[in-house]
Amino acid sequence: MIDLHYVPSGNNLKIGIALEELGLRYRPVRHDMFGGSHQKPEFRRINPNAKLPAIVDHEPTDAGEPLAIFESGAILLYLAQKTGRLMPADWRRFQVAQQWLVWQVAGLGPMLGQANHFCRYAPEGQDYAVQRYLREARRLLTVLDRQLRGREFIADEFSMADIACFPWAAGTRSIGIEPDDFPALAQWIARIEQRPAIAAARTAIFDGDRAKYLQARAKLTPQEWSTLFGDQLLAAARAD
Ligand SMILES: N[C@@H](CCC(=O)N[C@@H](CS)C(=O)NCC(=O)O)C(=O)O
Repeated sequence: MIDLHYVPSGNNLKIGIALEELGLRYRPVRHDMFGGSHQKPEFRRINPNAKLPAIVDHEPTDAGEPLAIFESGAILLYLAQKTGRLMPADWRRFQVAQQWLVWQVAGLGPMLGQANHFCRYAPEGQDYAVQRYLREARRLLTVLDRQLRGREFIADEFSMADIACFPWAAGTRSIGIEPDDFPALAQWIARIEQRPAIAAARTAIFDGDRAKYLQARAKLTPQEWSTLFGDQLLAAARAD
């Protein structure tokens, strides 16, 4: 059994999709991101970085103590190694899948994350930052679109690279980017959306209230803002 500590978001959806694709038994443990449950010491023993997702595998491969893993990219690679699935068996294809997975966690995720922050959470009037991150988001989506031209999947076969990129690439409407502007990418999204694991994972992770997480402008109370972006965030990291 695997505990999936999660909040409804794209990074968390990745893990839901992987678990559903692999048919692994998991127990979703939902956190209250706006209330800061993930910043408490109990959860920081699972993820010292106090972010979601994280997993605890109660049946790790070495048959030892339950094993906690954080960072969505590391979790995807862990699950691939545990099962021997969803990363290419062919050595060269494996390198392709791995590099695009790392590209997602190092580039696409953080840049779209910042675009999301400045478009949806920051006070109005941050034009420089909004334009900077939206331009970078469009550039990265163009790079992915080009990789997908003439290919069914990022590394030709469906892999963790697709799972890593899909929730971010398919979730850009809330920041005003239309996936249809990227033709190969749009077809790839449609192809992936047909997989039964996607609907199952969306139900598990968004609990039916996905629309709320796609609102153009998020509405936070001052306390919630402090927990996620302000003094409370730093105070929680310093607390023992
Ligand atoms: N690089 C991390 C990012 C994790 C992350 O930022 N998660 C967000 C939700 S998508 C979160 O936990 N936010 C709460 C917070 O920042 O306090 C990963 O890929 O797992």
